[in-house]
Amino acid sequence: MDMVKLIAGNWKMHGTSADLGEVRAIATRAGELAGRVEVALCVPATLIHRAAEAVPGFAIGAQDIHHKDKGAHTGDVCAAMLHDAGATVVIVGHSERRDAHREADADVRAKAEAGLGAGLSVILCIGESLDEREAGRAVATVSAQVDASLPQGEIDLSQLALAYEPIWAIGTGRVAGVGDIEEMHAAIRQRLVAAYGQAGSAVRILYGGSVKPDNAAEIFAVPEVGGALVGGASLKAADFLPIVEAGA
Ligand code: G2H
Repeated sequence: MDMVKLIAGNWKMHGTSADLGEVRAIATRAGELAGRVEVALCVPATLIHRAAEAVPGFAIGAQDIHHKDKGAHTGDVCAAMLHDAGATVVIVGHSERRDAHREADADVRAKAEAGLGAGLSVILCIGESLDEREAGRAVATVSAQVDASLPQGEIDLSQLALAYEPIWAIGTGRVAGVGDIEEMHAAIRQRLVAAYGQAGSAVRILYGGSVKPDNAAEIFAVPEVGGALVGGASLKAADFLPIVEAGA
């Protein structure tokens, strides 16, 4: 499918104002490639405001959101706050949050709906564990996650992307084989079309899990791969920009 790829960096719990130079370098090159590739950087909540001020017009994102719009939720951040800080994108349902914060599909769906409802772009993550893959349940697991996590209601689907991230490939240096990626992305596409009709065929499906400069081009050549969610290799412009360029 011929869609502009979205390459999003996920800085996880890395980055302070000392790293704004990397943000600037990434945003500058992304600007030069505008129209050929879309780039976003999802930084820690503490860095969103400074990063957004440093690179006006470039997509700075968050890594989580609370599904409610205000209230007694110590430590949480709602969509309006992210918006106010300058974020235009938010990741929901990353496996590290599903695991460490016990986020279930219903929580992820509510977060996605809150983000989209507030005008943020949403990157919704799904992926199977190694046990599930080895038991031959990878497609069934991920399909069920998609069905239960997809936002419903009045939403702008152009602002939604999914990220398939096999848990066993995250930060491990192991990458899913291109055949596995192709099979899974096709299964996810099927679920998107089942949920949204033909409009589901335009939702980008990113791959995530140890994407690096030396494997990006091969991954981007896989049918239905609409970009990447990049962790470790997004922290430095020198690593991230070759991935961005491979997607352009
Ligand atoms: C998967 C990915 C980014 P990494 O978590 O979401 O991280 O590229 O370090 O495997």
